[in-house]
Amino acid sequence: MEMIGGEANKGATAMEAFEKLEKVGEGTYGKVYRAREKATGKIVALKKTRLHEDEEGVPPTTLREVSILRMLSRDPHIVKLMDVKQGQNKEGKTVLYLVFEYMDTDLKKFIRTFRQSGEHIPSPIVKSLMFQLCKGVAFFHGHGILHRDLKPHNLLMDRETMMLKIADLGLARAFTVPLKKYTHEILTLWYRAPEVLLGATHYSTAVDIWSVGCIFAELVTKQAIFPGDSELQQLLHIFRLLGTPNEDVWPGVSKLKDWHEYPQWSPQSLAKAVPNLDEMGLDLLLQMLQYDPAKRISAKAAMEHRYFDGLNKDSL
Ligand code: INR
Repeated sequence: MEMIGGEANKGATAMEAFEKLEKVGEGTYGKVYRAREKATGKIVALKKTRLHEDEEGVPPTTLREVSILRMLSRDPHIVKLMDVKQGQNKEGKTVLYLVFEYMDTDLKKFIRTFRQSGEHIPSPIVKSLMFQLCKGVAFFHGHGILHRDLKPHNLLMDRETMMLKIADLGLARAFTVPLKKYTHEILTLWYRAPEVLLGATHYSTAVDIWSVGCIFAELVTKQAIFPGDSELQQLLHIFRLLGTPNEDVWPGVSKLKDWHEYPQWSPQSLAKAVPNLDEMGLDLLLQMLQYDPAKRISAKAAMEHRYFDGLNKDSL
């Protein structure tokens, strides 16, 4: 059997060690269950991942991704991968079980409860969540890793402590980002950067910052800022608010693979689109939603932005 774990890889096939409780979510690459480790009673999140290829064993790319995931989970704002176990399904195909720490909610659910109660998310909470998000993103960007699918559903939270942790990371590269979930559920486009939508082939850490900006706006308004239902509609949502981009604001945009002629809109006020965000917050948001990826703020620079002045950063 191949080696899939480090020191923590005791009994890599013994899934009897866990009692599966309810299904809590569906990541892009597999179902996630709340589970109890029988020996300790500890509650964990168990993610069953069917491997893409039908080859035997675990492909080396996956092994590499698992080790990246282990390395990244050293950061307090990235969900901790505790163990990896290898098993087989009924058809004899290899499955991987990733054992993660358990978090009781995600940002999508958190935002929804505020939307339903009609209350705003208090601005100190928005600020704290945004800082934690920037910190986690800065950590994996610092290691040359892109997430490429940041969205509220992938941001786990502890309601008690307001700790935020980024999930659904790393394996993205082993499996290549699919258009649809393995369940054929359609993936959301709402957080996708314009360069990705326009067919850029070489994209950068800036794609994640765009998503972070969209999440920032959504925390403030409790509504997605660009809720497109197709790639074209997604672009048009962005263009209607931020203005149709051109070579002046974004050199090279008209050379991108999927660029066409679009209706010409001029930029609208971000302050009107995201009311209740203070001037400093609007400045940061604007820097995250720059069209030109090269002009978009980095996660590290965002952490130093004046919007976060007065936040007790050391406690996060
Ligand atoms: C919850 C999820 C609680 N906890 C959804 C969820 C709703 C309520 O996805 C989840 C996870 C958890 C989760 O506690 N640990 C992990 C998800 C993922 C990894 S992943 C680890 O990678 O997004 O599927």
